[in-house]
Amino acid sequence: MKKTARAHTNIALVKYWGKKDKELIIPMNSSLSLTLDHFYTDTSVEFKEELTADNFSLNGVSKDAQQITNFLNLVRKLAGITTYAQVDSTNHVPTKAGLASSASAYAALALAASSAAGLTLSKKDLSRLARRGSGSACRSIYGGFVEWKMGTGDLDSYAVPFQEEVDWDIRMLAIVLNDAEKKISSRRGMQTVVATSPYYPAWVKTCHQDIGELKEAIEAKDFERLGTIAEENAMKMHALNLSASPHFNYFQPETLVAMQLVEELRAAGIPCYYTLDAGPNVKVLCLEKDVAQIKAKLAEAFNQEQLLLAAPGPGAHLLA
Ligand code: 2P0
Repeated sequence: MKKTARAHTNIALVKYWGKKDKELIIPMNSSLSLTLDHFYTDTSVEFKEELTADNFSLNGVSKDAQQITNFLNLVRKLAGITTYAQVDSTNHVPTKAGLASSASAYAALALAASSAAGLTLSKKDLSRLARRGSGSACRSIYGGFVEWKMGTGDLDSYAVPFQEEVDWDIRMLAIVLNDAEKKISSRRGMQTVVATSPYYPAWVKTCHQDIGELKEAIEAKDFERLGTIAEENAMKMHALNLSASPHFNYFQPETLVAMQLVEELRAAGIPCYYTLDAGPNVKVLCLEKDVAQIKAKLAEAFNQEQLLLAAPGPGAHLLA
């Protein structure tokens, strides 16, 4: 049976940055994210007796299926089948947006593939399965604010919803910068940091505190507190990269320009905060009522086409 699932990307407010177990993708710290409405992946999966290998297409173009096969092997094992599958994905995440498409990709694949294999997994088990594809994908199983509880191993490392229905006009404005340089993958970056940054133990400790405070801020709808925690957590993550050996960073000159404009907006009394992931793009957290003013300020340095707005979005779901 062919099954199609949709999953949205998420932006981490307290970041996942480091693995305890590379094979099972068990993180060194818990993380907390917001699932976004505008950016998502649709994936259909059909297991077919006549296939002699897995086939994978992305946006209508045939791709190497090795990573998909590795992931489908987990599903086949769970379902007790050996059949190969046709997997077709469409990414509605602008490739240059720096919003991890691996999160929406593996969340959609986990749901579509498990359903197509005849399994009805609980959300917990879906999250555990998505995690095996890409860590951040385990959070995209749920909508709204989501916590990935690090756990100790495969059985207890999965995401749980913190607030699925977000009754708050919180927004994320991504500033898409030119990213000419080849970046260091998240996977390699976090591995270098865990192995070499002298600040790593402090990071783990501070993330634990940040999550506790962030939850309080979400519950109190205290946007300034939420933004401050998210911005500071992102800077702590990037400080790990600067303190690694060899050191590295994801900043481009325009990254710093964007950060400064956000700081100027804040100095002018508009609450907005930045966060950055494993790339140069700056994502601005703000409230809906301030979006127009923030866009006007950012126009000093960026085109309107470089600005992508998203609101809280839903969890992974089947379309057909
Ligand atoms: C996050 N990032 O929490 C962090 C912040 C990037 C910076 O999760 O190796 O693609 O597949 O588990 O999930 C991106 O890394 O890494 C990421 P893997 P993933 O969103």
